[in-house]
Amino acid sequence: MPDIRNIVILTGAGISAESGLATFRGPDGLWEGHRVEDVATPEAFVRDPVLVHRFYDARRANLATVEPNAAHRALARLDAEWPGELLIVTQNVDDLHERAGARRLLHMHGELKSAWCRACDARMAWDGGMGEGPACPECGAAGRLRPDIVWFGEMPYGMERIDRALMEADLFVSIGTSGNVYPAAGFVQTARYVHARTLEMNLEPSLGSYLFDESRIGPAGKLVPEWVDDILAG
Ligand code: BV8
Repeated sequence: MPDIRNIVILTGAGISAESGLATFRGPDGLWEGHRVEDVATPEAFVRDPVLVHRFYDARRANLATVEPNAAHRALARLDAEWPGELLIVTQNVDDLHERAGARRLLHMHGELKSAWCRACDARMAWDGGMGEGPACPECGAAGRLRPDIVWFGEMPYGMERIDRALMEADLFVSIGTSGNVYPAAGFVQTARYVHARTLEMNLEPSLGSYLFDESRIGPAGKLVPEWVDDILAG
């Protein structure tokens, strides 16, 4: 691909589905009868912090039981071997991209394995549960620790870096996302605006499928390694 130098890749829950992690809008898109949108909000956390901690504690614990799949590993290989610019922007809060070896990675919706203290603003690695809301290891404040997750209505992380990468992109690839959630679902528009090529790989056409130059339908575990082999072959 002689004219491709700078690549931006957006991943969503679908890339982790073959690792066994539930997606948001599949049949299992509910959690203990709650819609994710009802649990993943600052209001829900104020209303019932223990319920929200239980939601994230369960998902954090589940992370220890799953492994990266062939799609995560293929993107990590691309990251290691691609000579041009590359940024993997993930909407996912799991750590499967990192565990597969990805480096040029940005979690725009935060990370399950990070905690954030609303008293002293410290962020720290967090592997265990948050149960009833533990005291902050940094400042000692009780009940002020929350999951370091971007909830609905909150500003995603790294937006300036993402916008800069998109404005320089020659290729934008969207993998395993339904195109429901903004601003991520709007990235393809920015890519088109700067005349980048756009490719979607998903189990079914996303809401924004019509905006992509090409849309490959199938499991990420099959399509992504094939695509990485192609693009690295030049
Ligand atoms: C913000 C962390 C403003 C939580 C998440 C109306 C119009 C436009 C926007 C809005 C609107 N009303 C409200 C909004 C804003 C809102 C939004 O977009 N809401 C939606 C529901 C309409 N967005 C926000 O609130 C964002 N913030 O706008 O801030 C602002 C501005 C200035 C200052 C302050 C604030 C923040 C959104 C972030 C929310 N947090 N995650 C958590 O994880 O618990 S979002 C959550 O859903 C996920 O993280 C994920 O990012 C997101 C989307 O899910 P997907 O990844 O796409 O997963 P999904 O299940 O939907 O789809 C999976 C796909 O994979 C499917 O298509 C499936 O076919 C496919 N698939 C399945 N298996 C496979 C596969 N593909 C390949 N292979 C397979 N094997």
